[in-house]
Amino acid sequence: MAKSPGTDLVTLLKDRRGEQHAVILQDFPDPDAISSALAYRAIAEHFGITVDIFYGGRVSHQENLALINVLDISMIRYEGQEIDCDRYQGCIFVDNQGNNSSLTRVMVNEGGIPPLAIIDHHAEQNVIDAPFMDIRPIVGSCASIFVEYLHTSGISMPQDREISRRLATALMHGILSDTRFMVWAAPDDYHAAARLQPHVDQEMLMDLLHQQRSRRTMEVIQVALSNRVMREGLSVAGVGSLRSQDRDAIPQAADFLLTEETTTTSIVYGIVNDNGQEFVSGSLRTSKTSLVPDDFLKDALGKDEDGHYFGGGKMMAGGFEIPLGFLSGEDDQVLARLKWEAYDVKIRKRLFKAIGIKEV
Ligand SMILES: [Mn+2]
Repeated sequence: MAKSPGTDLVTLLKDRRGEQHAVILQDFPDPDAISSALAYRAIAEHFGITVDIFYGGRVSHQENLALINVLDISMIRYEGQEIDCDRYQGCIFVDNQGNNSSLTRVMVNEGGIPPLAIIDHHAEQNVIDAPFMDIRPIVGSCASIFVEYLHTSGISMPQDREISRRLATALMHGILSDTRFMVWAAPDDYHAAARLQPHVDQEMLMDLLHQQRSRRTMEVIQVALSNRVMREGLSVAGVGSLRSQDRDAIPQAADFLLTEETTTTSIVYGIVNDNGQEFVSGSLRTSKTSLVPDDFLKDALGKDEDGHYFGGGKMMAGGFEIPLGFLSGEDDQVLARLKWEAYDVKIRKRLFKAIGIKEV
C-alpha cells in the first residue's frame, strides 16, 4: 500500500526531535493559513519540536482578528525587525509556497533557514524546494490536508480537550471560509469536516463567522462600487490608497462586487502602504468554473524581473501584489494621485485585455 503524506511527515518529524521550527504564513494570513499553522504546531509538539508562527503584513480582517483573540493564538508579526534565524533548524510553508510572503527572503534567502516542508492547496508555484512537499490544488482548504495528517499520523486531536476544541474549531473555520461554506469543497474537505465535527465548539464557530465589518471596510466597498468598470461579466474596481490595517477590505469588496447580477468575476485592487513600502494589492473572486484564477492572473499581469509572477490563485479566487519599488513611499497629494492613476489604468487595461477587451 502506498504510504500517505501524513505518515511521511511523521517519519520526517521523528528524526527532528528537539528542533525548533518556523512556520511561515503568507502576508495577511487568513483562517485557513492560521488554523493550518496551529495544526502543524500540534503535530510537531508531539515529537518534541517547538514551533513559532511568523507572518508579514497585518491581520486586518475582522474574522481573522476574532480568530486570534477568541482562540488566543500566538503568532509573530514581522515588521522589519531582526529575526534570530539561527534558532530555527527548519521552516515550514503552510497554505503558501513562499511566493507571497515577505519572510521568504528574510528567513530563507538571507537568514539561511532550510525549507523543510511545503503544505499547500494552491497551484504549484515552483519557487522553493523542500524535502517534504504536499501540494494538492484539488483540495478546497489547507486545513483539510492537516486534518488528514492528524488522523493518519495517529496523533488525532491533542489530548488536552480545551486545546483540541480550539484547534478543531479553528480548522473548521478554515475549511468553511476557503470553500465558501462547502460550495467549492472537494471530497477531502467533507471527510475532514466530518472528522472535526465532534470536537468543534459550535458557539465559538458562530462567533467567529459573525463578525461585523468595520466602517473603513464599508467605505472601501462604497469606493469599489462607484469605481467599478464592467464588461462581459468582469467587474474591475481600483480603490486608491489604503493603510495596511485596512487591506482586508479589498477581498471583501471583491466578494461584494461578485454579488451583482451578470457579474461572474470581480477584481478589486488598491495601493497598500506598509511601513512606507507601497505595493498594489488585489483580489479576484469568480463564480465561473471555466475561469482558472491562477492562469488568468499570471497571464494578465505577468512576472517581475526575477521571473516571479505578480499573481496566483486557487479555485474560484486569487490575488496579486505588485511592489511599487522606486515609486514607493509617502508623496505629496499630486504625486500620490499621479502614481495611483498610472497603476490603476495599467492594471485595468491588462485585466480586460486578458479577456479580449482592448478599450476600457
Ligand atoms: Mn487556503
